[in-house]
This record gives sequence, structure tokens and C-alpha cells, in this order.
Amino acid sequence: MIGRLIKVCSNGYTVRCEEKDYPCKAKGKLKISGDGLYVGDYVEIENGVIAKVLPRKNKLIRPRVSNIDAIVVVVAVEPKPDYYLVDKVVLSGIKNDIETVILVNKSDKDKNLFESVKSQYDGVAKVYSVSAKDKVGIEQVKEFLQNKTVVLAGQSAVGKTTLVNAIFSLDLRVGELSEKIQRGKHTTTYSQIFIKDNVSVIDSPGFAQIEAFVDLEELPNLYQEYLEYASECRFRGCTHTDEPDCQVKKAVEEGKLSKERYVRYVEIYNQIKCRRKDYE
Ligand SMILES: Nc1nc2c(ncn2[C@@H]2O[C@H](COP(=O)(O)OP(=O)(O)OP(=O)(O)O)[C@@H](O)[C@H]2O)c(=O)[nH]1
Ligand SMILES: [Mg+2]
Ligand SMILES: [Zn+2]
Repeated sequence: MIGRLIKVCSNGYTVRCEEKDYPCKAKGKLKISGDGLYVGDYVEIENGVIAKVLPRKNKLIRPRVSNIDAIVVVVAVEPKPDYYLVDKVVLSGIKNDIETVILVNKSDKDKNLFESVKSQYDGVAKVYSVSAKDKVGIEQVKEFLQNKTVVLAGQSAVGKTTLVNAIFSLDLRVGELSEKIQRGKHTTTYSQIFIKDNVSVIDSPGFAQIEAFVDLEELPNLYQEYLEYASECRFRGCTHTDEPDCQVKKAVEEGKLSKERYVRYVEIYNQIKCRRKDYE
């Protein structure tokens, strides 16, 4: 039987075949050789044992998921958005040829964040405004989700599980925001796919850090909104950091490109450069 691995947790695997869920074990070999199993894998099961993984269309390392059509990054006014995290998710999406969209949640609390996010990610990602709590904007998101498998990414307590509840009319346990430290409590502890009506959403534990696994040389090319300007930079292979006559820098100064995202670009560029020094 062929099915899809929809859940991995400490007590085993769950595989869905034709609308039925099967608790499974994995062949020892699968656990130790290769790179193991990913939520989202299509697998062959024999008597409750996962015997084989079918070829993957793509995979992400963190969260550990495969066969993804889009990454949905959730941000909210609270906890305060970590835009480096959003940038790095976008980078890993571009690198793996997976579309990234951004959901600005908790619109019931704040309306300004949406415009700010939209201006920063103009030409990079679709941005939606939603309130998972009040179920506002959910239909539009559901339209985007049709016939896709997406993974939710974002800091703890931005409302990923609340969104799953809103999209699938479920009542999963959600966490709370610790007022004092403005951080979530990592309520979701393992990845799981929710499937209904041609929509598959993977809820994953909120992650505070992501490694984009990008090389210094390729970084400038992964900022797609820079490419049209980059071709006019004085130097070929301009990194848009300290070179003279850089058209990307000029476009930032003229307000044609987001200043905030550019400042983070330079910081990420320097982070990767330092990381490389560490290894040399
Ligand atoms: N005001 C408001 N609060 C929301 C909304 N969505 C979620 N919350 C609240 O935000 C808190 C965290 O929600 P969760 O859904 O658990 O967040 P999460 O992203 O799944 O967090 P982790 O599982 O820890 O990664 C809960 O108290 C929710 O009730 C929203 O649209 N508006
Ligand atoms: Mg959660
Ligand atoms: Zn340049």
C-alpha cells in the first residue's frame, strides 16, 4: 500500500492511505541509512511497517518536511516579528524552488503591520492579512491552499495552530504568549499534516532559528527583487555591500527597494562571511 507519512512523533509514525490512518513502525534500515523519514513522504507500507520511501519532489531540513508546494510564514504584531527569520525562510524557499507566502495574523489586534510587511516583501512573496481568532481572511487563504501541501513556519505563538483550527474547523490545543518575555511556549512539539478537501497543511513547532544554508556567492542572486538593478551595477558579481556605483544601493536610497530588507541583507551577508571564516 502507498500512503503519505502525516505524523512523526516519539511513539511512532502515522501513514494515511485512502483516507484511513495507520500507525506504523519503520524498517530499521530506513531510520539509520539515507536521511530517514520526513513528514510529507510518500511511503510504501507492508503490515504496519514502512518499507520504502518514494522519490521526493523536495525536502526541507528544518522543519523536517517533504513534497511541499509552498512555505507559509506566519508573523503577527505579537510576538514582535523576527524579520531575519522571515528572510531566511524566503531564502530557503528560493533555494529549494518553493514559493513562500506570508500571513500577517492577529489583524484583530493591529492593522498597520500588514502594510509594513507588504512593502518589505513587495515582489518577493504574496502577503495576506488574517485573524485566525476571528476567522477573518481565511477563505482567501484557503483558495491559495487548494491542491497544495504547505508547511507553516514562524515564531512560537504567532498563531500557526490557531490557523490550522480556523482552516480545518478543529480544536487543537493552542499556546499562549508569555507577556513578560514576549515569547511563545512552543506548544506544538511535532510536525503533523492536516488534510481536508484538497488542502494539506503541516503544522510544525515554532522555530526561532533557521539556517538558510546559503553560500556567500549565491546570496545576492537569491534576492530576486535586486536582479533587475544588479545587472546595472558597475561590477559584475557586485555584492551590493561596499562597491561603488551599486544600483541596488541606489534603488534603496531612492525608496524603490525596501530599506529594512536591504539592511538585513547586509547583515545576513556578513553573518555568512563570518561563518565561513569560522570554518577556514
Ligand atoms: N488576538 C489574536 N490572538 C491570536 C490569533 N491567532 C492566535 N492567537 C493567540 O496566540 C496565541 C498562540 O497561538 P498558537 O496557535 O498556539 O501559536 P503557534 O504559532 O502555534 O505557537 P507554537 O505551537 O508554540 O509554535 C494563543 O493565545 C492564540 O489564542 C489572532 O488572530 N488574534
Ligand atoms: Mg502551534
Ligand atoms: Zn550592486
